[in-house]
Amino acid sequence: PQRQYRLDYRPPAYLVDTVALDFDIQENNTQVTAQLAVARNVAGPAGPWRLDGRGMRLVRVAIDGADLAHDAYELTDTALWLDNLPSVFELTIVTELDPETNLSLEGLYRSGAILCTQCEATGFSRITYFPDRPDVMARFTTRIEADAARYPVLLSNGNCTQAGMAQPGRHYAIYEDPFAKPCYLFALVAGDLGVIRDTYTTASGREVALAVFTEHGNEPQCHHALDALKKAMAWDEATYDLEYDLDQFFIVAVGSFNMGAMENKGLNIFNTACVFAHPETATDGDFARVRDVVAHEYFHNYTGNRVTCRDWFQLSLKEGLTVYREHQFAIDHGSPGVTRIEQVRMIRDIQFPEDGGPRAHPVRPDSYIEMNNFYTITVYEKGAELIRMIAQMAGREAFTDAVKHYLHKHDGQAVTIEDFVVAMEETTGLDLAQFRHWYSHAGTPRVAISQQHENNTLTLTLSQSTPATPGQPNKPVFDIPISLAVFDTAGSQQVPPQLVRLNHARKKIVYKDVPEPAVVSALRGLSAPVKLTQDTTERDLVCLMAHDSDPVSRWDAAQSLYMTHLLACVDAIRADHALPGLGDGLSQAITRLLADWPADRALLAEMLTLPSTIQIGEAFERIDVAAIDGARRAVRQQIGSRFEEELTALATAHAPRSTYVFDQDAAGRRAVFALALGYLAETGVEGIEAWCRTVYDEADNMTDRMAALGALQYCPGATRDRLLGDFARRFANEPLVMDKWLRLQVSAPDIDAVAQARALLQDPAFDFTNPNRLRALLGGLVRGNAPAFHRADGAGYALLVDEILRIDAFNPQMAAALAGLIAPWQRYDARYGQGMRAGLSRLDGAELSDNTREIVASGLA
Ligand code: B3K
Ligand code: ZN
Repeated sequence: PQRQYRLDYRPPAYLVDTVALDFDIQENNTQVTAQLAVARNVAGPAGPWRLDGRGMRLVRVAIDGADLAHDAYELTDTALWLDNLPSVFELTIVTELDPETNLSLEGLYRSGAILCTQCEATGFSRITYFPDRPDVMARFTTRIEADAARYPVLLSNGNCTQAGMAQPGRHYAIYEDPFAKPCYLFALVAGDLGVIRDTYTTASGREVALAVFTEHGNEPQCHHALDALKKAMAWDEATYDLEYDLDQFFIVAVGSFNMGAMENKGLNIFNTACVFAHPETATDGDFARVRDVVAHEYFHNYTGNRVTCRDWFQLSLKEGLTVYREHQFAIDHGSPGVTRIEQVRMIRDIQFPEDGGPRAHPVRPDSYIEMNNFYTITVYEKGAELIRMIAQMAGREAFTDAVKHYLHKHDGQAVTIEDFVVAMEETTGLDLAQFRHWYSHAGTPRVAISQQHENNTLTLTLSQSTPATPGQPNKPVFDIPISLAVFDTAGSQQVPPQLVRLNHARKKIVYKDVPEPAVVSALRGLSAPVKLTQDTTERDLVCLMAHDSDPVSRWDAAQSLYMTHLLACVDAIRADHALPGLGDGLSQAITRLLADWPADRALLAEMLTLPSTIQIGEAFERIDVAAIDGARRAVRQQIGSRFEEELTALATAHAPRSTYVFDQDAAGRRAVFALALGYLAETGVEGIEAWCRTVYDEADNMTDRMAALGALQYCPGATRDRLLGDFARRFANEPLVMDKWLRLQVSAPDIDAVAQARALLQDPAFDFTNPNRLRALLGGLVRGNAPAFHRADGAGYALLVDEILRIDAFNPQMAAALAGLIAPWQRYDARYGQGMRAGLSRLDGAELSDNTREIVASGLA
């Protein structure tokens, strides 16, 4: 395996102007004929031309129509090298592939009754030999021919220009994509598909044909996605003046997909999990996720497709920006506060741990072995936070103008993150010289804020430092935008919200005429992806939780209050001491919250949710899984017992009543109901099983059903068994719903979850080639039931390693993702870390894909 370095970038040796692809789909064999109009690139290096390719059979190579003899080219496992080429020529390549046996889910493969493609990052080189790099942009024409009965629907990028019957029993379709694109955006779909259709009229009055395709019978689950697509199209016009640019936009939902979805030009291919949403089978969370992923992929049409990446080190150019756009869209379509809270939680629970572990890397990485290992939470979500910081510093309007400028300036080009930052500077007038460190350096900066208050003068001292990350021992001083506001203890604003730039190691800020005592609200809405320590008192936090003008800050104050108590409980458990009681401040704050429910019920649910076990673990040098889990459960029980009456009242007031609609208000009510029910169940209050049973039996929707089953996880016994059995029978034919069942099967605290997972994995009905199934079962075990997974005898690690080895043989992307779960062993208490490390060593001794090898090596480094 060869490590690629960002600084080694060289322009392509040859450019491809047009590509004509011809797919002849036969049983067990697909023949692909590619005709490329090629010209030497004057800016590129001299010498032979590398075309990438693997996992297929090369049938023919011809230059300007003349076949090349075998000794006229060099063929390796991963490339075709051509030499002594004319400066302008037509290249013909014929390859043969077998999508039926391709379980890597890259290139052309089968998912159920559907043949489909996945080309990003480098899947196109499993279809034909081609310079598989994003800076080679060509105009594609695609002809597909297949059996008319088996594959009545034939789709590719662009507009369909011709279709008809071919030889007996066969038919064809031709698609032309007028926009030059990198090959990673190529897509093809052939299958017997059901469809729902609609149209969208753009701002300038063009009519666009919209459709969602899926295997027959699933059409009723696709309306929400289609609706979301129209919302996204309208939002991008209203927000950025971006109008869709083709005559058609299609989404195809497939069951076997390595990630969420793919933004192929005009033909998005989606995991069914990110398309299907029907009240009976999908939760409120699923509805929101479908809406946001549909929007995200649609937004890529400009941020990614029209302006793409020069090389894969620039991935965050399109992903960070598109996630940011998705976040803004989500905020405009839901509760702004709660939507931001969800984003903050994602950063703290998933990105911070990545940035503090062996896989830490900059938003713009410097090197990689396997690009697919770098579609990370850092590139995506931290990348989006960097854009958000720029937007905050520039102001929303200037930022919007800057994005328009960037898209206009680089339309049709493959560019770099540096090009983006320059475009931001050109329009906003910001100096981002120091800000650029955010792109080149990994790690989560620590910011400390302390306050002195004398004679009505409030002095804040801000300081920053960033711990070393692998390969980057020294960190620069970052340019950190910190949003601040000051309140008095009754909640009146003393200093209005403002953005301070901490661009030195230390900085003092002085506010005059601020009467004592003052309450400082800092890093509001997580204005920068940093960890903050601040000398706020419990009284300050209780005040902010009740009065801060920003709901995200109110929630964050609650998080800090909970955290202090949780950490004390972890320490007590570790020292074998009695647990401290809830404490006055915290009790008072919860009392107030439960006496006067915020109108935004989803916010109430968030404010009553304790920091996750991962979040608690972040506070420790070494993670003690059992102590952290024990502390969190104990605190939930303390709250449940102390506030049983109030929580019962809360649940009663929000118990399911009306028929299901997915809207902010109704979803908030369901969220708070589920939360209260969970507390009561975990506390074991009387009658809770019967209540859960009623909720389950009477539910007209999946959200309430899952609320009941989620609560029952704490109540072993006949009721739980009966309902889980009923659930399995009722939804036996809905694989995505059965994924929820799989997660429940391994997440109850009282069961032998590892044995359960092993049994389910060996069940002949379990499709271990499907990533959704694996994520549900193995992700459900590792993330959803950490104490069971991290058991002392190492059986959890053994199970995971067995599965990684089995999966790596056919789907390296999936196996590598699973290996990432035990890579950060050094972050764990030695009781766990040793077992995780032993698992990595066992992997290290086996034959592995480059993907998994890279992850294992990072863990063992
Ligand atoms: N661009 C794709 C992700 C491709 C992942 C390749 N391993 C989906 C997205 O981010 O929108
Ligand atoms: Zn994306």
